[in-house]
This record gives sequence, C-alpha cells and structure tokens, in this order.
Amino acid sequence: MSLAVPHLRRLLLTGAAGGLGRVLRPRLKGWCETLRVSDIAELDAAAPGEEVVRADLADKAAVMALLEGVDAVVHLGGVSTEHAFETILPANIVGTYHVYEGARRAGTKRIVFASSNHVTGFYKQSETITPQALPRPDTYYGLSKAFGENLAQFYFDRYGVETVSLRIGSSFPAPRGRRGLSSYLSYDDLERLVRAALTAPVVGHTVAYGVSANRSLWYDNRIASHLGYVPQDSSEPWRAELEAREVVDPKDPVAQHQGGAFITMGPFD
Ligand code: NAI
Ligand code: 15L
Repeated sequence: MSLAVPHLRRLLLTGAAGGLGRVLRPRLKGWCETLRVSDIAELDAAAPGEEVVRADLADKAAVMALLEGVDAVVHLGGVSTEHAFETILPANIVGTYHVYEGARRAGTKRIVFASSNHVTGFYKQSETITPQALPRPDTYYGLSKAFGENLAQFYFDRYGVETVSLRIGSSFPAPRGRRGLSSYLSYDDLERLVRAALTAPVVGHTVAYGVSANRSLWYDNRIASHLGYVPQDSSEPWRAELEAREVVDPKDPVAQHQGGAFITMGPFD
C-alpha cells in the first residue's frame, strides 16, 4: 500500500498490545519518523524507529509523559468490551481524559480515537443511521465511548486539538457470526480508515463509522466523506457460510438491535 502521509515526527499508538494494536503497529511504522507504542500489558521490544513505553492510562503522570513530543495519536487503549462501570471508568473515561489533557499540554495536533458502534447499539438493525444520530449506548462500555467523543468535541472547540472518532464495527480476521455481515471491518480497511483519519487536511471533530463496503450496512457515512476513506473489502465472501450456519430468530432483541449481544449484558451486582 502506498503511504502518502504528511510528515509526522512522532506518532503514539496506545493499546499496542491488543488485537488491533498488533495489526496496526507494523503498518503505522512507515508513516512517521518515530512510532511510540504503549500499553498496560507487555509489549514486543522496540524495533528500529520505535519507542516502547509501558503505561497505565489511569496514571495521569505517566500519560502526561507519554504524550511529550507526540504529533498525533492513534488511541486504541482501554477496556474493549462490556464490564462493570468500576472497570470501565479508570481505563476508558479517566484514561481518555488523560490522553486529551496530555495532548493539550504537548501541542499534539490530532487524535484518532477508537470509538465503537456500541455508542449507537440500541438502534434497530432495520434502521440506517448517520454519525449525527443521537447516541443510544448499549452498555457502560458504549457510554464510555460516547464520553470519549464528547471529550474530543470539547478539546477541539476549546483547545483546537483535532479528532476523528471512529465508531468501529467489528474488526477481526473474519466476520464473527451473521451480525458481522453488517458490522465487519477488514484489517486492510481499518488501515485505510486510520490513514485517512490521520491525513485528511481538516477534520475538526469528525465522527465516522468504521466498516467495510458490506452489502448490508446500517450506517450512512456520507457526512464524513471529507476523510476520503474508500473501503475496498466486504463481508460478502462469508455470507453463504454464515447464513447456513446461523439461524436468526427475528423476534430476538439481540438480532433486532445493532449492538447485538451487548444489549443484554449486565447488570453486574
Ligand atoms: P483489545 O482489548 O485487544 O486491546 C485493547 C488494549 O488496551 C489491550 O492491549 C489492553 O491491555 C490495553 N489497555 C486496557 N486497559 C488499559 C489501561 N488502563 N492502560 C493502558 N492500556 C490499557 O481491543 P481491540 O480489539 O484491539 O480494540 C482496540 C480499540 O478499538 C479499543 O479501544 C476498542 O474499544 C476499539 N474497538 C474495537 C473493535 C473491534 O472490533 N476490534 C470494535 C469497536 C471498537
Ligand atoms: C466493540 O466495540 C468491541 O471492542 C469488539 O470486541 C467487538 O465486540 C465489536 O465491538 C463488535 O461489536 O463486534
């Protein structure tokens, strides 16, 4: 893939030890002079052109230091599925605040924030929504991502830190179940989307859904077309197999809502 990316001295990737972090780490390396990778979990040793910094996003001093000298951030770090609020709070809410506060202090220009389709998981699968639809979070996890998007809007309006909030669908090697026929985002399209989010000339705070060019889509992303993201992949090659394997009960709320099984998770007491 050709990488016409404007000059980035230092790019920070949080959540670098996670599923998507491990996919993006080698792909982001060619886009900057120095790639700083971070996670609370153990990371592979630094390759040439990399800096490895282990940090807990909930640790304010550590995150302030993590952002020093950083031009742009791909912020993937955090709890990535539903849990009790007490688990979500430090990593996703306090942690994302620390990333923005560190960015403000460091003069970081742009953040690509890994938001989630679960910000709007209580919309029906029969509906087509735009990034401007009112949030309908399906979990504490989805609520934390809605908070991150609001934080991004505030830090742009107040301090001029630009963000692209990517409401990622389901980004795995292949669609997981029939819901994935709509929500699938291939790893190559994820790379295209992150590159577009980092390089579009002006983004302010832009919200976009992160999905491939699937035949059955719940999202209308036209309002984010200035990003220049053009997906090349699709869930279609898996359709016949998944439809044969998984029978859907149209009366099941899990099958009716975009958030799928997330809409029934909890409570945690
Ligand atoms: P993941 O769970 O594999 O990776 C998240 C990483 O964040 C982990 O390596 C974890 O150690 C790190 N982390 C958790 N708490 C931390 C803390 N307090 N301090 C520092 N690091 C911490 O998740 P995945 O799939 O790689 O997702 C990456 C991001 O994209 C997440 O923010 C997730 O919410 C978001 N996302 C992913 C989707 C997907 O389909 N993979 C869909 C929608 C959103
Ligand atoms: C997400 O937000 C999660 O991070 C990921 O693990 C998947 O559950 C994905 O949504 C999904 O909706 O498939």
